[in-house]
Amino acid sequence: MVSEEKRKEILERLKKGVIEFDEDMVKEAANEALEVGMDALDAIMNGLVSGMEEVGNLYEKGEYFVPELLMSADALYAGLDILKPHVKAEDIKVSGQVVLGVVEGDVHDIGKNLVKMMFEVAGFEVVDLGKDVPLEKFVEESLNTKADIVALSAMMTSTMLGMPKVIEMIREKNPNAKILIGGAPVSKDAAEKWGADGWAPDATNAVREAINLVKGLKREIMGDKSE
Ligand code: B12
Repeated sequence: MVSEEKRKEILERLKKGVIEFDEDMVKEAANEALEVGMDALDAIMNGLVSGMEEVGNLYEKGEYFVPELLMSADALYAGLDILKPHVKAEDIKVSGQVVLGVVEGDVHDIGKNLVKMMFEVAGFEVVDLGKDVPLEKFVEESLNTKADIVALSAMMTSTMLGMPKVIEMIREKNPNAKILIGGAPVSKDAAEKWGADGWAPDATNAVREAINLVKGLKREIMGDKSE
């Protein structure tokens, strides 16, 4: 077991490396996290993602601009590449298929990629449509793949307004699909208002929510609502 002191020190370096877009620092810290037996998801969420949150603050304060955001994203991905294969599975394994993408007009895909990683770890098969996905594409792919869940991500208040449109289109053409939405500006209230089946604030909860949706779907198909 890694000591709390060592864990904090590594998290701090992962965070600093993302903030200072220092890929070497991030890679070294990520490798060390694995060597000392740290939990990979802990290193990702409390190190890399926490660094990106600070980068967001610096952007809001006008200290960082888009080029810095991009370089920080590169540093985050350098760490994610190393840590991702070591994220441990959730206790419950499921079988299900998810169509996932970032809605039209939006290129923020770090959150979506973390959600994808967690879905895969839990056993879902993910059809990743990528970023800036035309709204109709979600409907088409949900029909083509017969996915259990369509998961939509948005990071901007403007682009999230594509979500209610997709929800309406999917309800019309593929009423059996369960729709899960998320991303920083998307609230639980909005999800309820737009008629989504699920919402989650982060990648770990996204998986829990998806598992519940798949279980609900299976019960509906089998006509068993006893649970
Ligand atoms: C990095 C970043 C960028 C990078 C993105 C790189 C990349 N590959 O993703 C780049 C430089 C490209 C970028 C560009 C822009 N950005 Co930007 N960006 C950010 C920043 C700093 C971090 C976002 C991030 O990655 N966070 C970390 C991840 C892990 O968090 P997350 O995405 O929220 O994901 C978690 C949850 O939301 C959830 N989740 C996410 N998706 C889903 C989906 C489902 C189904 C579920 C259940 C859960 C879920 O789980 C995730 C993991 O736990 C934010 C600031 C911030 N504070 O967030 C601004 C921010 C999002 N950007 C912003 C803006 C304005 C822009 C630009 C317009 C800037 C410009 N002038 O060009 C462009 C827009 C480009 C476009 N058309 O999309 C604004 C948006 C404002 C708004 N509310 O609408 C923000 C909030 C900054 C700000 N405060 O002004 N950006």
